[in-house]
Amino acid sequence: MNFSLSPLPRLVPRRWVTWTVGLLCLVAFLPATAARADNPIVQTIYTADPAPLVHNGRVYLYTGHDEDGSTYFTMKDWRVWSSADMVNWTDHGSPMSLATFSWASADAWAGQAVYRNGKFYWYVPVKNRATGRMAIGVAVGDSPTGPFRDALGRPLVENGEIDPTVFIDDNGQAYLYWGNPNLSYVQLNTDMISYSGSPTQIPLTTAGFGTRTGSTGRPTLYEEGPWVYKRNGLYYMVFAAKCCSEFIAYSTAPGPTGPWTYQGTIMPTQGSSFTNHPGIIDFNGGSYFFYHNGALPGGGGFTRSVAVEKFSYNANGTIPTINMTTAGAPQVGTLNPYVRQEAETMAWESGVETEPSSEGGMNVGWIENGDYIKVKGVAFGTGASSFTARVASASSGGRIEVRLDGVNGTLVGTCTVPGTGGWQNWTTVSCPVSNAGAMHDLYLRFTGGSGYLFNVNWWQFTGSGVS
Ligand code: FUB
Repeated sequence: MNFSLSPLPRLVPRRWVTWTVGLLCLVAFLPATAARADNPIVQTIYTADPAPLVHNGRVYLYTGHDEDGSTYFTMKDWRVWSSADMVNWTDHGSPMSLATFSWASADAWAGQAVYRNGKFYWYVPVKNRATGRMAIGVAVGDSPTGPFRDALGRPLVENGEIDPTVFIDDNGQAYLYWGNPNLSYVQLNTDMISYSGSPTQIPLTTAGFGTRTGSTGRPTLYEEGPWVYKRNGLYYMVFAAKCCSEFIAYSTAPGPTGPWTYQGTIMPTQGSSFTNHPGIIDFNGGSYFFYHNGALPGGGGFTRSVAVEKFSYNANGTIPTINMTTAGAPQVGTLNPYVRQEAETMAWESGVETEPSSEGGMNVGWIENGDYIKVKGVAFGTGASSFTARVASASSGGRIEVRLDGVNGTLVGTCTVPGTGGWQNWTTVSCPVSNAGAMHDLYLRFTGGSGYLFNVNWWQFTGSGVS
């Protein structure tokens, strides 16, 4: 990104955006079974700079967080999400923020987390209060969702540049790469919080990183946001190219330190954000490309949203052109409604937000009349007979309508939620369910009077369809 550019963000705080209106109008003219868009994958807040990590059969997604109505990269914390099926994502809240790094003053920007030796290491760029320069910090956690603590109490490395990516080679040697406008790396020690030797600059040659035209002072396309990994013996350096607007390009090399050969565009300039940021994983036999754009209402260059596409490598290992879609990735498997599901696990929502729950994890809150949550690909099997939800309400409550395949789809049950005397005073409600069998998208539609109605912590079905 070029820090001096000022694209025109649409200054619309999320809570003021009744973007459901347009969507609901559209949905009203669709059959109840119409497929719904699932990109961007988070709608409760603006997210940016995706960094996916596969661990124990789940994808953990580490992101930045653009503040509502932001007019700069005003970013104060990072967020974690996870999914077992690439479409229903669980919100794990904010296990790391600027406050995690006592020496940091601002700019919770693009990082990456990695697993090693039973711990999770999360490398991020932040502004060093003492020097006023961007530096790379490293936090460590015992679980992929944190909490994370500053591993060093000081920067791991500092040269005024940003966007760390970390890669552990098959021989155990780890590398940290980062930079804008340069591209540097260091060899990390096995403790992952120290390094050997000095930072080394990767030569930004046009053969390695493509040719930039125009009088930008930067001869190559490399801009920022590197993402390094290895596949079938080939090393990939994927990066945000040109500025601005950026596109996503990549180079390959026979080794982790080069020499790099420019391979071309992965994702063209698209999507209402003048930055983009790559993250690539293989999961459950598929390959996935994460990126960000300005697709949510009020979205733009400083109010971005993370999205994902599934792709296949070409036979020779090159990466095809990947375009942004609103459909997103196909679902891997199904979701089991007969085990407890967190309310903050969803493929889509309208109107709700999330917050830390007094019972642990997160809960869904700020629910108003007509808001809803969509959970995709729910396997009801031979049928459900009841629906249970953990709820709380400081007002007089409302109702949870259990619907299939659309926000106005078949109504299979309605649970009444009472006032409980507080937004974190939890109680459990149940109601009968009929005609919910086989596979459906589940919509929990919330209804009631005016104002905030109730919170939901988790839900679960019972019935003969137990899988
Ligand atoms: O999100 C802040 C900055 O914008 C990141 O560090 C860059 O990669 C760009 O996405």
